[in-house]
Amino acid sequence: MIYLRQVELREVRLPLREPFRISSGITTERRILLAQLHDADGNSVWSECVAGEQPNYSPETIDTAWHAIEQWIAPRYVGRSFTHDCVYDELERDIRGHEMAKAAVEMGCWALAAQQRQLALAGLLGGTRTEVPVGISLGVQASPDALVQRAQAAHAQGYRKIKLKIMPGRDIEYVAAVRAALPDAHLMADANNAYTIHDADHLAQLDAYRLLMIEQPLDHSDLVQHARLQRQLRTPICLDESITSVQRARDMIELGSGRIINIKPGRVGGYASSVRIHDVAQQHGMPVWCGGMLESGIGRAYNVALASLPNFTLPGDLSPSARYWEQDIVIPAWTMTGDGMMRVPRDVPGIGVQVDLDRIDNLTVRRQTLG
Ligand code: OSB
Ligand code: MG
Repeated sequence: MIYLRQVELREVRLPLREPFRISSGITTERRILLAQLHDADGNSVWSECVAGEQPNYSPETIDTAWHAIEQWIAPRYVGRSFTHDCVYDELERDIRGHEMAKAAVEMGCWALAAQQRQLALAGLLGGTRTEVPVGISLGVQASPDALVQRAQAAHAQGYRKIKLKIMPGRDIEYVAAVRAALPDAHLMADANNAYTIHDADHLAQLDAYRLLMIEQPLDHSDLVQHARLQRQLRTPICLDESITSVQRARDMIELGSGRIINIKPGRVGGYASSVRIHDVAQQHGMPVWCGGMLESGIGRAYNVALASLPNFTLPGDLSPSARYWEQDIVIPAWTMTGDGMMRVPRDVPGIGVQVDLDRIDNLTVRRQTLG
């Protein structure tokens, strides 16, 4: 049981080393919502809410998440006893949406439970891997040459999967250029909803470039048109935005809307939901991988622990700290081996890294204590 005594919210601002562009917008600095959860036994953990500044990936933003946690989510748990694996279902019962806000609290509760039991987060989740394969997500670039340069650098660093963000006007030519430069690399593309079913013939040109998958080509809430598109493509479709719950994953499988799922725990309301999606996919022989939201080292810890589950067979968007930040907010920073692997902390209780409190204090622009 967890007795939650207090939740502290903070906003920190971290500039990205390089702006990150997807089809629907650009991010140059991350405004990150961090939560610190304190139980009655003196344990405390940090968690991260992955909502962005703008609602261009999902309807949530850092400001809506703050509001949801402050008004509806934290008040339900502060000053109460409960078990970590019931939080998702309880929140789902009468709070619609706000998955990223819920996830920040729910996953923090899992970390508190791990801390109490002196277990690593990966161990509490049932993770089996000691290291996980790492992929990189490259933002939309101004020219095919600029993209080729970045893809070559990533390949040389050992990344096991290279994801190319695409959008209309910056797609076939860009993918073709990278494939020509890197004939053997594991490549994929991510469109973040930039196309419609009328682009099916255009997208079918991508079949020539041996992509591992194309991620979320169509509408963020669609399953039906993706199923139609999948019947016209040889390249597997992977869904990201469309999969917000285990029910949506089941519908995807039944409809044939794709063959792979990107699981981001923030997008689906946290760990309980992520594990269910993982399990349903596994029962149907469908691989999953862990997506990213330009997390700080705190969010990274939660994603790495999740990616240690057995059906995370494809490399995740789990780049090391130095790919995003001059300096991360955790110690040690997350690193990747020369052959593209990241170690899963299994010998430290909780999230597996220390939080750099002085640095967080210096970066904090907003703070609120709940309870
Ligand atoms: O679609 O996977 C996405 C970042 C922000 C919003 C959406 C996406 C992404 C990424 C980033 O691809 C991956 C990463 O965190 O390295
Ligand atoms: Mg995506």
